[in-house]
Amino acid sequence: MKIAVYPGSFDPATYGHLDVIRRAAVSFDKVIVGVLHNSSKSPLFSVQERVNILEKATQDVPNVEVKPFEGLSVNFARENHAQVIIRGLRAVTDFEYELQMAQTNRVLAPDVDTVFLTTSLEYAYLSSTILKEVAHFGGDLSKFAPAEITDAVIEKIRLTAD
Ligand code: COD
Repeated sequence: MKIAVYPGSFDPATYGHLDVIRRAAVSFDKVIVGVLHNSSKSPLFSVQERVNILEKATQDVPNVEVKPFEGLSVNFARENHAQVIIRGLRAVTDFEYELQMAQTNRVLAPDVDTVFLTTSLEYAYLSSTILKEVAHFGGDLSKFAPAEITDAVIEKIRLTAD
């Protein structure tokens, strides 16, 4: 069974992330999306909220599972018997960081390989950070993520502003 993990912050998931997940689900028997619980960052959504959002957005894809994780991505991969870590590549700016991370992961775990999926052109500019920035200024989010995610972002920003 070919199992891949797709680790990330997903704060929140965007159409770019969802596109990578759906495409990976075609090539692997199982895709486990790993939502990083990163105590040193202050995310907009809690790890459980990010898991819930991703579960809802991928509920129609039967071979996708979403789990929180802490620590190293390679350990998350091994714990889930995954042979592959999926990462998305948008632009040259992603490449340097992603290459360094893939090489570090290969040193840490030679049995786990990294597979890059290049972004679909319509999402090449898109990131969680961009989505949140536009949301803060009340811009149209409809091109960035499904309504259930953008509604949650707007509500969260409203609550944190109170
Ligand atoms: N199109 C295609 N891909 C995209 C898009 C898009 N529009 N947007 C994002 N992506 C890709 C990103 O390039 C990335 O590959 C993935 O989706 C997730 O993105 P983010 O931004 O949600 O998550 P990151 O990049 O912050 O996740 C970083 C990790 C959590 C994976 C990393 O910090 C990590 O592995 N941490 C654990 C410690 C570890 O193992 N470190 C590695 C050893 S150095």
